[in-house]
Amino acid sequence: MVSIQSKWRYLFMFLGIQLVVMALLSREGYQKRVTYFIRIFRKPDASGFSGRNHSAAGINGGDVYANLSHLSKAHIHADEMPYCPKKSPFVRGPIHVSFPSGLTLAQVQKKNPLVVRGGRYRPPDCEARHRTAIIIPHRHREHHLKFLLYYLHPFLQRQQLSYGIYVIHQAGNYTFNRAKLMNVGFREAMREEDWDCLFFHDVDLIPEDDRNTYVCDANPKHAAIAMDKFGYKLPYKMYFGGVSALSPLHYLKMNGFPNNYWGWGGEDDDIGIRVSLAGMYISRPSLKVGRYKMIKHKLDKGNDVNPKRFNMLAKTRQTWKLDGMNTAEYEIISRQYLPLYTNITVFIGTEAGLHAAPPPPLKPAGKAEAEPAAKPVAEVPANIQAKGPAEPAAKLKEGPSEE
Ligand code: UDH
Ligand code: MN
Repeated sequence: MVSIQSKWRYLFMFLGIQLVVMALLSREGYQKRVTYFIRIFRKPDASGFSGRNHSAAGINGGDVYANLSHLSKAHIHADEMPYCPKKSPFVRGPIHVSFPSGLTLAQVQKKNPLVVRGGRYRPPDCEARHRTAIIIPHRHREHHLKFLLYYLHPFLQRQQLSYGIYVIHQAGNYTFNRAKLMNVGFREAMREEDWDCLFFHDVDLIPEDDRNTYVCDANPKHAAIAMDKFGYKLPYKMYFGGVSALSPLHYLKMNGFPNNYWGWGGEDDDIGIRVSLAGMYISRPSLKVGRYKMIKHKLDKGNDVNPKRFNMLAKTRQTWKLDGMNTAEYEIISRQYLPLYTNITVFIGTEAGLHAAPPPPLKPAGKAEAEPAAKPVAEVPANIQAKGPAEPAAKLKEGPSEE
């Protein structure tokens, strides 16, 4: 016969075992499976933004198009239009980002009926508080552009911005020059409209949280603070690459971006140093909000690693006023007002100048790292370091993303 005392003992043992099993299951690694099971038993949320949308880790997120179909063409006269609220009611938080095959530009167009010629948009029912231009440096990345447009249009509409998307396409096959294309984008976009903020945006970076507002701060803003490529952390304190936002005043104050970084690397750090040299700070959103997914890719043909980048970076203090927006020379080849964006194809010349014969090609990428004067970017002299937030300087993982 089992005594009452031993019954209690069995009960405690059973509860103890349950506790151990639960502790094991909730350990890292099991967490996803536990979440998965919990989700199976949870009722789906009809709003399209379920609780998972607010998961801190952002494992999943909401549909970037959710609730946008409520927007329709305005019936209100422009003069009677109220200002949009300070905080958009469409902003919800994490966004689910994936790259399904078979997406077409025609589908993106259909999903964005309020976007007009040249990739322009304004909220239909209120007067936007901000006017933002997106500048995308581009060559041979049409596949990435399609995904960016798919996500960026509804992302910006969620924020009730008045916006325009400009793709600055480098003509020809000469070495790519990201920063010079940004200078072209700045001048050409400002020529068209009085934008109050410009977002300089790599084509392969997809924002994963709509609280990352595409408006300018009092100081130049580095928006792509947490990329999946760098483990959702800032790779080093001075990093200013991927996506950054400057007002026209910020841009002119730092003489724009450099024109002479041909090939991969260095130009983003030069820009970061310019911010500081012009007496400004780098502002950043939080790590939770400034999250981006980079579409996986290899280093492009025509964009070899620039072996001169460290030597050039060491001289930014002497060069920033002599090279930049005030010396950007280029020739516009075409300007097309396409349904989802304005495409500006531009000839930016070569290292030798706009029409001079091109110099010999860069050294092969492998040898470049062996340069004696090479200096790691993370060691930018302290006197010109921007005073951004004190992030722990993670080990610099330099190098283009590989698949
Ligand atoms: N791009 C093109 N076509 C090219 C090359 C570059 O469109 O042939 C554009 C495109 O917008 C791209 C951007 O330039 O997103 C930057 O080039 P990338 O995507 O090759 O750069 P990567 O992903 O940069 O390698 C990651 C930053 C690493 C920081 C290193 C410290 N300087
Ligand atoms: Mn990239």
